[in-house]
Amino acid sequence: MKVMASTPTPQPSPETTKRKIHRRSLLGAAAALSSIGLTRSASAMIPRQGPTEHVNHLVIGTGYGGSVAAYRLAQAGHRVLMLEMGKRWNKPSADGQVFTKMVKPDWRSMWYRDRLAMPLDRFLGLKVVNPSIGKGPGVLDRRNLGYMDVFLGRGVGGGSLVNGAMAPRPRPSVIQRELPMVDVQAFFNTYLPRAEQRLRVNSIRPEFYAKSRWYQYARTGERTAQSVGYRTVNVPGTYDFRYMEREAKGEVPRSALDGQVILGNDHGKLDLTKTYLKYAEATKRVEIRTSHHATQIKALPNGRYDVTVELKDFHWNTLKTVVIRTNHLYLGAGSIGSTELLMRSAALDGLKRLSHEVGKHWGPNGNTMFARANHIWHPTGMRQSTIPVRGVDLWDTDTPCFAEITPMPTGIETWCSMYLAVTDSPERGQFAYNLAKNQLSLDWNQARSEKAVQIAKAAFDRINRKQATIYRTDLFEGGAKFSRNFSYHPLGGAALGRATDAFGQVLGHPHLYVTDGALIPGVVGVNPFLTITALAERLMDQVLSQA
Ligand code: FAE
Repeated sequence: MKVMASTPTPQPSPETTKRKIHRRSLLGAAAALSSIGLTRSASAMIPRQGPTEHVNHLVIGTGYGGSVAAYRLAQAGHRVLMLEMGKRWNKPSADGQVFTKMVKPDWRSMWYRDRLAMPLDRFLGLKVVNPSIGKGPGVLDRRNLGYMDVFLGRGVGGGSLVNGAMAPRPRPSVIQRELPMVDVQAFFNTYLPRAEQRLRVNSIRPEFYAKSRWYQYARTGERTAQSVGYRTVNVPGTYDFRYMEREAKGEVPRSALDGQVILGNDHGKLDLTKTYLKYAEATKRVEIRTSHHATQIKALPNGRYDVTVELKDFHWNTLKTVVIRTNHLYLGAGSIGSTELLMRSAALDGLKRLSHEVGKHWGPNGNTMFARANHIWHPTGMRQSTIPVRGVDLWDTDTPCFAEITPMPTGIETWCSMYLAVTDSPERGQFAYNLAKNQLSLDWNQARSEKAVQIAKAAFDRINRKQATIYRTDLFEGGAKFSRNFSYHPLGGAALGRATDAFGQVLGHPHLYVTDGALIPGVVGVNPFLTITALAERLMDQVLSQA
């Protein structure tokens, strides 16, 4: 589609004058930065030219927050430009697959890594030998932030490309506690149902679940949890469960039933390219540019924003740097991406009035992963669907957590019940941006992860005691029973009502909005994308009501 409500590069004299001033101030900033020892790569981020184009609405990132923003704007008649650092995953490679299978990873599997880097470090006690894959713009990023690693989706659709598609509703009490400025009634009566409908959330058919060999692992997980009186719940999701039933019958190509999930899913997953982004592009008012990495925001005196964007090649070399001027800027780069962009821009003096709250209230959604070894009479199945559909819900107990019963699709019987727990850990981290190193850092450490582990352990010790079972010690580094150093659910960094106003507008910077997981201060009590989507819907209602 050809762009935009874009004005061409401004030519008339007032604009030229502004550009000169702009350039002069940038040169001044560059001199100042070099005097404080900025590295070459950081100083290279400073835009040296005026804007190459001007758009009314610019969205950075194509995950949940960004997709909602783009769709709602386009639906209301506005033209929107979206920038995505990853690629568009819509063409099969020579093997006929868009995404790789777990057993045959290549550059498509991971974001610029020589080797696969999976959450499980070992299996049956043996160190997992992560195969060499060749660096490329693959779909799953494992981003290191010191002690903590976060897993992220890269490409058009963001996290929806790699996630487990679980879409549970949060608890009203958690929304009230973490996001007190949100009207809980409106959130539950309007925004969550709207998000569910637009994301096409559906549920597995009870009869299929009860009998399917693909969910034996989940039934075993439920049965052992129920043996101590724990409540287990169905978890709706954005995998097309009717398609899954056809996979089981062998009528259609398999995806969830063929081990695909975390490295992308070829069929059946209702990722954002099949929902919000599809609706957005169908309006013909949205253009998505891939391999476009936004690196810096500069607030202009007239209330507009200049965004520096690098166009990348396959090897992440910069082909071109452009500056896009916009009247309205929506950050949907995720908890880490949006926070990083704000903090880097502030460090480079582009956002002078940014609140000191930016970079605070970050958490891994209390994530910890662990597994129990069942008895031989409690098998979990050789064949396992990759899409979890059951959770152990202990939120309102003395061990507050929500643990999804996670598959372990190894193709062999492991008798292993695996869980990813979202715990109510009060620990929060804080980011810092180091200009000299051009690096975002996070003050997380092992001690910060302990509270999550304590909660999950206390809860699942009870099952072990009752069942006379033990935790697996053959999955994580050093024989650890619980993971501590990674998260699938990074949240916070630009918390709603703290770094932003009650609707996501960044304090001190009108018309600059955070639309994504950065808004949620560290924990939401369940898997987060449904809540992120609903919050973005709420934010866009507010934006459009003022337009
Ligand atoms: P996100 O979806 O991460 O989108 C950000 C987008 O911005 C990405 O496409 C980035 O490539 C792009 N981007 C970042 N920085 C830039 C930049 N500077 N310039 C241009 N583009 C940029 O953000 N959640 C659930 O609710 N249920 C699940 O079952 C579930 N399973 C998960 C399993 C895995 C393995 C992982 C990694 C995550 C899982 N999640 C799950 C988490 C969920 O996917 C995540 O919370 C959301 O995707 C976050 O949505 P955002 O809109 O915040």
